[in-house]
Amino acid sequence: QEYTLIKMELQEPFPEALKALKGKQVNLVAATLRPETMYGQTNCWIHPEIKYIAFETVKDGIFVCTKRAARNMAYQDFTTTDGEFKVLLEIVGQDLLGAAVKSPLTSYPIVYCLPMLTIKEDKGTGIVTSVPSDSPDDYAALLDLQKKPAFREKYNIKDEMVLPFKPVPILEIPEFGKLSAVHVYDKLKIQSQNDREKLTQAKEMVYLKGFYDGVLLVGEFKGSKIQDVKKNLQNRLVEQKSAVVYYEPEKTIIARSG
Ligand code: ZZB
Repeated sequence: QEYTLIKMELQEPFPEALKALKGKQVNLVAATLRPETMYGQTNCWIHPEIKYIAFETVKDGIFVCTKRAARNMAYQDFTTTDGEFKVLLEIVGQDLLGAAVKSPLTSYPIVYCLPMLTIKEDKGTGIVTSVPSDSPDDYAALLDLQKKPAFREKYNIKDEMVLPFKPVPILEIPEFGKLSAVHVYDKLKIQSQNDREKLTQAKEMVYLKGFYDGVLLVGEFKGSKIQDVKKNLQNRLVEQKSAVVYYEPEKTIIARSG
């Protein structure tokens, strides 16, 4: 499985748990199959209880992700010695919540690390880029934070990290309009990020349509169908050093080693 790894650069002041890395280029990295949706990023998702590490890459500064993802990257020429990576820091997601990052393409100059409780530890990097316009899971999780002050308080998330961020129309799907995730969220009467069944259904509804019939509304490839420009956009992000390509091995292969 090929993913685009989006580099989101940690901004000063670094969170307490990452103070030792002050002055260095530290990138939180998110694995996505939809690099073209980066135009609509509103925040970054972190699981409060998952463990993450920081390690040094050869060309792209320090990366923060799960240890499992770092191990995969070590076999893809991200580190000096094949298969090896040096752990600079171990942290839990909670340590990153509220941190500010700078991301490519999005119209928001700074976005924040917010809690999402449905992140899977064994997929991608454990860090997810949030695009509430086109991902029903992201829209549901963002609304949960916006609607529930108690939820924000629990994780020490300030109002200004959440309330100003609205879904951005970035691609149009004939059947669902310019904010397809919002459309299906309303249509299926989804209540929260814990509505798993409905959210799975919502994701299925928009996924393929977005990939094949979606037309970009913004940026360099405005007016083009996603399927025609997805690769070009990935190349652009890689050329400008905002992203790298990352492969995730099939689960069965991982299970055999050890
Ligand atoms: C931006 C984005 C925009 C995404 C969108 C989706 C959508 P899949 O197909 O099931 O493999 N993701 C990545 N890692 C994790 C994780 N560890 N836990 C939970 N979610 C994760 O799903 C791949 C997508 O799941 C990735 O692509 C990422 O969110 C998320 F408009 O990145 B995506 C309709 C979906 N739309």
